[in-house]
Amino acid sequence: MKTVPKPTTESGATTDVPLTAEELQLASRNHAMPLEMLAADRTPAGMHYVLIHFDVPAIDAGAWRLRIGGAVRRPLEFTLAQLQAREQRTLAVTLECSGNGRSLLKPRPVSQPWIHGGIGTADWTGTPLAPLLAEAGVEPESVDMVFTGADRGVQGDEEQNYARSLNVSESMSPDVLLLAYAMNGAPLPPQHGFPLRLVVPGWYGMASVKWLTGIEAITVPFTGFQQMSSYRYTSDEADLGQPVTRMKVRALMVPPGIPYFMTRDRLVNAGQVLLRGRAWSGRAPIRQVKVAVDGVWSEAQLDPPDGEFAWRGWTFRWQAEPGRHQLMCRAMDALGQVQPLEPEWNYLGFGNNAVQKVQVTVRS
Ligand SMILES: Nc1nc2c(c(=O)[nH]1)N[C@H]1C(S)=C(S)[C@@H](COP(=O)(O)O)O[C@H]1N2
Ligand SMILES: [Mo]
Repeated sequence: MKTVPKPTTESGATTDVPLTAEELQLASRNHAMPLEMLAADRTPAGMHYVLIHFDVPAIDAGAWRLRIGGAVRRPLEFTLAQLQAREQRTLAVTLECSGNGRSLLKPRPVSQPWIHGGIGTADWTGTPLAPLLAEAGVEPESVDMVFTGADRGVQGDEEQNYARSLNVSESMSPDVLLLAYAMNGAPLPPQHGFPLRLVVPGWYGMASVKWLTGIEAITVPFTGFQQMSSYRYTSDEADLGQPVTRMKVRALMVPPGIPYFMTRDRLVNAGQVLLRGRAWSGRAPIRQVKVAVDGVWSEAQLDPPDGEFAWRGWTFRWQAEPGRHQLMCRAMDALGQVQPLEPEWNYLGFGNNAVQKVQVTVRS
């Protein structure tokens, strides 16, 4: 057996407060994308992150219908086959959970305890939403479109179906919101919304309602739980704050070398190491990625863009010297937005896009 250096004591997952049993329960249902999968352009369905508030609903695809109603001139109803017969588009879309990075906040908000892996990029195939809404004829006094899933549960003392809204202009966006029935060329897996989900490119994942059954135009702003009581940047329980919308700029790297089982620190051989990762922003294209070795920043090489809504690959050649090192990566988008070096805390732990820090031991 080869002897190896001891890992550093600080594990990437170290938090200020021990995890609760409830968080463990959530964490074992909702899984992350392992960061080594950042090496792949597309995330295989089984490795894409999963976030489910309630239970995966059992849906009989034959009996299932999508209903479009509310303040529309012509309420519509579709079978899955009817939707599949309409205009078909496939888009590569990076989805990120808005709670990604929550566990790295101090104090740590208690909810799904993501570290970095609440992300994934899939090819989503479906039919564009805007022409369907045009056919239904959304009444001019409508303000919001409410997207409702078949899953039901209790959150914040309220019994509810998971439901989110977008305003009418967001819903009709030329950014092609998809009613998706396939992921990476296969029918949606149950955990990702079978038989139909909404995919809202550029937005944090909460907008992409799974197990979609209803789309309703309403003439007063939507006040559902997942809109008004959650998915908001707030300072405390009483604060209404601001809604969580598009994904903030972010880069992540494939952790180099091999991991230590418990701490997930990395063990790397000295010499040239090709660091690689992905960067994305829901607001503008990625313009630059930088990598820091022990706090010294250099520019990484960007791969060609991969469509408008998928993450962008990057690489960086690192001459690894023996010893302990800290690696970081940091993206900037075309609006000049950069990632903060330290997490910006908010009460529910949303949108933590602080730079990733990776502890590496280099052996000679
Ligand atoms: N119906 C329904 N849609 C949902 C959710 C849910 O719990 N129920 N979770 C949302 C959240 S918070 C995220 S981050 C994404 C996760 O999508 P994925 O599991 O396919 O990665 O789905 C969103 N859509
Ligand atoms: Mo999420």
